[in-house]
Amino acid sequence: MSIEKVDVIVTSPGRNFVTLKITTSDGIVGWGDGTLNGRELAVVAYLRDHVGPTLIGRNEDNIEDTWQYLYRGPYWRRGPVTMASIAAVDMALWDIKAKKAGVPLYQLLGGASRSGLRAYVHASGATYEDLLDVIRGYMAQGITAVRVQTGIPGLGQVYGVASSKPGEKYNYEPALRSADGTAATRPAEETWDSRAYLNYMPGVFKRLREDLGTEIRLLHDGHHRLTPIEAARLARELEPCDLFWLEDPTPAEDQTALRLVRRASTTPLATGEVFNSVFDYQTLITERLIDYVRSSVTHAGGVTGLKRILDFAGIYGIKSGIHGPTDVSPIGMAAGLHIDMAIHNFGIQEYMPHSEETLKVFHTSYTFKNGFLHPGDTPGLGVELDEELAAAYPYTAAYLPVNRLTDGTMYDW
Ligand code: CS2
Ligand code: MG
Repeated sequence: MSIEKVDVIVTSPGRNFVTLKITTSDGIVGWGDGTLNGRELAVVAYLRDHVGPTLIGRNEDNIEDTWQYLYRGPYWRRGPVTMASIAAVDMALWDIKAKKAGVPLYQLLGGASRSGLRAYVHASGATYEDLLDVIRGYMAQGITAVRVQTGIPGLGQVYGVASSKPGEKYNYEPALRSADGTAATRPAEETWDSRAYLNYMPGVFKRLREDLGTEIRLLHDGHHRLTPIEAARLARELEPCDLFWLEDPTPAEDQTALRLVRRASTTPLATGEVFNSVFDYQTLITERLIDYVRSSVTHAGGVTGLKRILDFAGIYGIKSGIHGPTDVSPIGMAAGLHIDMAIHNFGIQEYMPHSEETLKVFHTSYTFKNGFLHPGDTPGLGVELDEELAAAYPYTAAYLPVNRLTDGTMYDW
């Protein structure tokens, strides 16, 4: 048997997704996610023009060989566009292999190591009271872990804060179209002030511990905005609040920045959602500078790429915390859940539910109950794309915001 057809499908049911469809000569279809938020069409061109034609006629069973062919073959290695493209192919081939075997993918990765996957959800509020209401609502549903982001007095829209109010349907999607829902022509601009943030944020977590007690797991995402010494200060000040993790306190590519943070505090650290290869983690893992690996399957070279990173991390006592925002499609999300089920060093899974519109186009079989996810037992990844409906949602340009300091200096978003 061999790969007969490779199609790249772009659909925008609420937000943009890039999906790869691989069809074998005996008619089996595998799906892969190659969505790269705000740069989707670069992956489309890479897959359609450079990868697709080279796959025709290859044996779909040889996943590792295909991965190495796409990684080593073109000479230019790594980078988000290349690795999202490789991920899309890799996921589709694993989907096919598991469908052929008639088992959910996690069975081929070693079988179930647990009965369910503890997930953390996003809680945010423009004010402390709103935030507290949202978290209490989650706790009432049995959710045991929440990521906490809040508005900062004096700043406008900041990263991670939903536009919805408590009680309303949660609405947080950072990639923005234009105000009337049509294609954006450029990113929105936000304003940032690390000093205002550092003076405000530790107080929020202290109050939350007083109001909520010690049981609930609290996480926080710094979104790459602090200098090493600022991050060290934040990690130290948050230490009494028992964070499950502090994510991306500094720009992730500066791996040695975390040495300073580590020396200052025992607050667990998570990083890597913008990484795409095991080499991006080399210093962080071997020097034990992090506690959780944040890559998604989609951005780290697929099941093959991410499994390699997590196996390496496991040797150093570092656990998984797979990235699960809505810009990873339901296909990429499912792939992450299958890995989570099988590996020994599972930590936690991020869960940011897709919109109803998205889930009409992508039919999923994973479930979320009482704070725990499960990939389901449908053969393969367990996600199928409704191609006809997908075609009704054409690509609509949307961008993540950019950030400037209060004096206008361009900054990290
Ligand atoms: C985030 C993401 O989920 C997270 O931890 O940092 O929401 C991130 O901002 C988006 O994936 C960007 O595409
Ligand atoms: Mg993050």
